[in-house]
This record gives sequence, structure tokens and C-alpha cells, in this order.
Amino acid sequence: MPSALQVLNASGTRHAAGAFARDVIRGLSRNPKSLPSKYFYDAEGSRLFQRITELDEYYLTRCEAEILETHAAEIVAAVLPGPLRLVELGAGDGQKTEILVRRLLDTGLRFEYVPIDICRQSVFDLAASFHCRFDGSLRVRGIVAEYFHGLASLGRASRRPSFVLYLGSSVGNFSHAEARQFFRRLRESLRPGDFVLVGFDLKKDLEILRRAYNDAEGVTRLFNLNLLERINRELSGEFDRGRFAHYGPYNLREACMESWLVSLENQEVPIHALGRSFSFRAWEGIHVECSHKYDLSQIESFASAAGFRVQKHFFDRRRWFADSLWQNV
Ligand code: AVI
Repeated sequence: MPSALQVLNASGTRHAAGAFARDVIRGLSRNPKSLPSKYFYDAEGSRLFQRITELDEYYLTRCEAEILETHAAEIVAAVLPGPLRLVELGAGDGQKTEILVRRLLDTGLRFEYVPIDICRQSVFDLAASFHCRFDGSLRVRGIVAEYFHGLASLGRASRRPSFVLYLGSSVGNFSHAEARQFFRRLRESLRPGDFVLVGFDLKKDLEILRRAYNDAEGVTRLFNLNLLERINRELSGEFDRGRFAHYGPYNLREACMESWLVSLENQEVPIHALGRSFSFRAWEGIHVECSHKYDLSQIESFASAAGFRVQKHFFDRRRWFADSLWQNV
């Protein structure tokens, strides 16, 4: 079967560069300073995140793989007789998705796999690797676009349902208000009967969380510092990463791991493409990420507020992570 790569919004790159510049100015002018975590994922950031998923301390990916290995048959049985399309929001390395794809193919179902991501290279790599892994038995249509733009492009012509994957607890990087809005928009882009499987990292021992976001090898530190390097690369910034430390505490009030880059001294950093400099005081932080942790009542209230019915939660054996299967009713 053929594979295809579809790039929506050809002027997107120029637009994206403008948005990055605008968000950097806005974020570094705030008090406290902040930068949106969505900018982590350029090619280098995606490579570093892939390394994070392989770390001993970063349990999330392994827990979710265990859930899919253990419960794939039940998940697939719940979404049959569909789906026409397996849509994935965010393109990782596809290892977890492969478990579900194999199980769906084992039922004799022929369907299309549609990864949607803004990062062209990630979609391209994933589509190519799935085309090889499944030796042509799966039609792969990669879409390079913002999620809702990509979903809208799929159209509503078919009567058979879609099954949308939003794995990895990526939702945890949204505030609760953003997550609620995200799920509402997601439901609006689907048809009645469509399914979604959403990954949520659960609340747990704070020491386990601390280690997951402060790994001994320092990969998470490099991942965060890459945000400053990206400003250097794309906006001709002069950040010296040796002058910033990574700080990753747990915020109990918000139930999230926070990531900060902390200036180790008073410094002035020019960003030439923006035509200005930003001052940092010693020990001043730039907030770069929140990774929220959830309990089941929060997950269920996200689903019902958006108009989904929870079919079932699936857990790993330690109940550290949940994949929650919802249907658009
Ligand atoms: C992508 N996201 C779900 C990861 C997380 O756990 O919040 C990003 C990450 N940040 C530090 N380590 C991993």
C-alpha cells in the first residue's frame, strides 16, 4: 500500500519563526520569565526527548508500553468494528503505537495510520519507519500540521469511526484550562462514535517523580537547555548555557513537576534577531515546563466536560500511568 506525506500550510515555516520570536519576547519580558514548552521540540529537542524516554528514571514511556502490551486486545475489541483510521496526535518513534497497530492488523482489519505533528522530520521518519515495519500492509498518511488543522483536513466523509491516540501524557504539559479546551476542540473535530485513547501520568511518590525529571545523566538538563540553544540558533541569541542551571521541583499545589532554567549570575543576553537584550539577575528563573500528574476523578471530569464517555481506564501493574479510552457520544 502507498504511503504519503502531506504538508499543510506551506507558509507555516515563516509563520512559525515569527511566532517563536514573538513568544520569546513576550516570555522573557514577564515576571517571572517563561518560555512555552512547545518550543522544546526542534530536531535536537526531539532527539533529546527520545533519549529521556530511554532513561531508567523516566518511567512514563515504559509504563505506557506495558499498558498497551497487556491490554491491546481489550482496547482493540472495544473499538471494533472500526476504525477506518488510526490517527496519532504527536509523532514519537512509534514503538508504543506499533503494539496497537499489530493487534489491529491481527484482527484482519485494513486501515490507514495517520500521524499528525508540526515537526516535519518527525512525521517523515515515523511514516517511513512504519512503511518498512509493516511491509506495505498498512497505509500511512503522515500529516505535517498543527493537530486541529490536521484533523480538519481528514474530512468527515466516511461513516466508519476514527480512533485517535494522544499518548505519553503530553496533555500534562498543558494547564488544566488548556487541557479542558484541548479536549473540547478534539471532540468537536470528531464524529459521534469515534474513539480516543489518552495517556495520563498519575500522582505518585514524589521521589519517583523527582528522579524522573532530574535524571542522573543530566539528559533532562540538556533537553531544557536546548531551548536556549534554539534561541541562539534561530534568533542569533548569545545564551551561554554554562551560566544557567536546571531546577526541577514538584509543585504540590498544582500537582505538577516544574522545570526552570536558573541564571547563575547577573547577566545581559543579546538576541540579535530581536534587536534587543534581556537582563537576568543572579538566581532568577525562566519557567519552561509543567508536567501535571492526575487522579482518576480529574481524568473523568476532563472527559465529561468535553462530551466524551469514559469506556475504561487501563493501568500498568504499579498503577503509575493510565491510558483512558473515551468515546464521542
Ligand atoms: C512530552 N512530555 C509529556 C514530557 C513530560 O514528561 O512532561 C516532556 C518531558 N520533560 C522533561 N522530561 C520529559
